[in-house]
Amino acid sequence: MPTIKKILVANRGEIALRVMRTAREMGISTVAVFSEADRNAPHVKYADEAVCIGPPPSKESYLLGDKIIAVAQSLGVDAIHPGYGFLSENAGFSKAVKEAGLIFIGPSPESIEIMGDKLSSKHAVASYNIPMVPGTPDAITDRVAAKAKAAEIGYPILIKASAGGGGKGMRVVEREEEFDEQMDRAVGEAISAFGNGSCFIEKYITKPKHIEIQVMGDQHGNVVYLFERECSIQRRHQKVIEEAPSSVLTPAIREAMGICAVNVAKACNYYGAGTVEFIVDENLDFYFLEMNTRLQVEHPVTELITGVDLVKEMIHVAEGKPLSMKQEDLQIKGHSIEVRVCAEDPANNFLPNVGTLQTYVRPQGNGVRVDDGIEEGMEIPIYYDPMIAKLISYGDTRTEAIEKMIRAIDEFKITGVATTLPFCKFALRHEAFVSGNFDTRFVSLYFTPEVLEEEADKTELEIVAVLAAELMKHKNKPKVADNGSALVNNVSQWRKNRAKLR
Ligand code: MV4
Repeated sequence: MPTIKKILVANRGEIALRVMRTAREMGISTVAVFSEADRNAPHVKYADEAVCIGPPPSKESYLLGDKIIAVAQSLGVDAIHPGYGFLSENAGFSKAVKEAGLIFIGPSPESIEIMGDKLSSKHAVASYNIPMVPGTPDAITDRVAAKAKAAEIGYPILIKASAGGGGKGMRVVEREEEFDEQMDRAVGEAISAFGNGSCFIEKYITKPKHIEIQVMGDQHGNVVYLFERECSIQRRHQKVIEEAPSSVLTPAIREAMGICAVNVAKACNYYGAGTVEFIVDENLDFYFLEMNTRLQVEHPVTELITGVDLVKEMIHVAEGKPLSMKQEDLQIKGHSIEVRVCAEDPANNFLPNVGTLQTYVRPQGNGVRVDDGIEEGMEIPIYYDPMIAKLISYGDTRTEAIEKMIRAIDEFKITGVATTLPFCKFALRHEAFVSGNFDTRFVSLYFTPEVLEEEADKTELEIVAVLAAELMKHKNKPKVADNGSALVNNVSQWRKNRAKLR
């Protein structure tokens, strides 16, 4: 069985550091690759060795699989970890790594290939009794037949590109009269974005929660699930806040989803870390959407509630070792929330806001984890994803995790670039979030730039209230501050449904 002694991380920023930290804990030495824009980046300084692979644009650096493999071979690297994004879900890269005699710390090229296409993933799981949204099992070739099917399902329906991702090639159709136009758009978008125009239709779930299950498999056919992450707070298909566990799942639904996720993984002989994505409707019925064959941005919330280091486990299974845990060893302890700190201005339609980080002071203390790849004084490169840090809180209960997160957001001092932190604070304090009664429409339903100002006013009012209460204490008898929110009486729809299911 090969033992990995040296890992090259084919990525940058926070995830490169995240992977290298675990490697170092395991006594494995690390190689960073970097573009000219990242010469002084923390991931380059942290690595034992670092090699410049090209100019700033990703296509000339972080996406150059062959060049990265050549660097690995020249430095005596045993294994390559791809992180997320870039080459992480590129079956050709995973295959080329293997063929170069190196270990790819991730799934097989075949698993990536099958799950990279929504229709082929649906076919792969067909014999496993996985609940799926009513729809067409194959690409639409005959529009008359497709419209008949849509009428049978009932409008609104959703047209999805099989190769799709990030909402590209996805179109809602409200009425049959719009079908052809929306179909043309979806196909056109899919061809230009993915070079593959195949599309299928599904019933449109109008108020879905996005809930995903973390799975981990080894090369001996064992797969476990590490529970769910609730990722419904999204904007333009970019997740902004994630948490684990979900506040609406019952133990029975959690187990049913977990078993489904394990079966999805087994359907493609999966090994490594993976995520099975579901949507959950208002009745708490869940449907398999797709599988992501990588370590995800939001993996830390799962690590905090399970105590499992997912990167360590990925390295173990890449070496051919069996999973270090069985399903019955896993349990949820506590609650964790992650907010993505992006260099985007929430007051200005979340426009990317690059510049120099004048001030960068991280929050600290009990129940707070910060995963980042930047430091004070750095210029945020325009070439890559605008996410500059992940702020993660952990507490015994959901309320505690929210309280710690708000405290941590207040401690986080960033100047020089606008960030999504004020939006995150707004969301964490919103009644819908606090009650658990929210779905993927959260941002469009509740957020306008004005709420950020109201939020600032609210904070001021609270300070006044606290001061007033202090004064009263000294003047009269102690008075219990009434900070109990209106939420106590506001029973969420999601929770009501949960109660019915018990
Ligand atoms: C859906 C859906 C509703 N019904 N599928 C979005 C990303 C991709 N992974 C799947 N997505 C969705 N799939 C069915 N059958 C709702 C979403 C969805 C969404 C759709 C349109 C506009 C914004 C959205 C935000 C989150 C999820």
